[in-house]
Amino acid sequence: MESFKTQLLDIALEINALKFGEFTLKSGRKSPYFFNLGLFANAKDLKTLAESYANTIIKSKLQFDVLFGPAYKGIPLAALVAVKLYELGGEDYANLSFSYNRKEKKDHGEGGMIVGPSLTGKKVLIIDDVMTAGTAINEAYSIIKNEQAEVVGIVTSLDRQEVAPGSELSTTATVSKRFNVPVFSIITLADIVAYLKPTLTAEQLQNIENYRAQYGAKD
Ligand code: OMP
Repeated sequence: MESFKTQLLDIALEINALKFGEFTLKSGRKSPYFFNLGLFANAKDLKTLAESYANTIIKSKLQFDVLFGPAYKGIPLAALVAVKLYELGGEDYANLSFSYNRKEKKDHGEGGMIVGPSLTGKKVLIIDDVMTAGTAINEAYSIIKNEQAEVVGIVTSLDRQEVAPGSELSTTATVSKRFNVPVFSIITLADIVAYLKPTLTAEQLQNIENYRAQYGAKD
């Protein structure tokens, strides 16, 4: 496993951003683990987080003009990762811009839903925290399409490798197919299990296996 993945996992465990127990997800599913990116809150942890996103994006070789972070959680991610892309990826990223949507429509000044330079005609990469059922991503996609921009990819921190509700396919595959774009993640549930197998209890591993049997994607 690449070092940017293990570094992220080590910090996630240290700060309890990756937890094992029983958690109710946004989708209503009861999960034996939860990944809370909001707990990456100090400068050192944010640096590691931004580096792991930037390395994943650079590895993808995707060409894009704008890094778009859906409000609210995507906003700081997009800003931090844009800077990191320039730092690690060099001049290819010098003109990369950063943009996000407002949750509340602004009716004064220049108005509008988008903060940042115009998206029209641009190639956009969406950055977000975790994708489970894909609800948050669907919303971001329509906001960007409304601006006559092209979404060229999606990057998240964790692919939970679950089936989309009412589908046989994973959420990642469903979203990728629906929008005809690649979906990348820094880590997957399989990475978590592979890396933590020696440290998790037999019960924790069993709970994850049961969850995968119920909701895990086969693709
Ligand atoms: P979807 O919009 O259903 O894809 O769910 C994504 C959201 O679920 C994320 O933006 C988080 O708010 C939340 N989430 C996590 O942050 N970590 C998890 O491990 C699981 C979820 C979740 O509720 O599914």
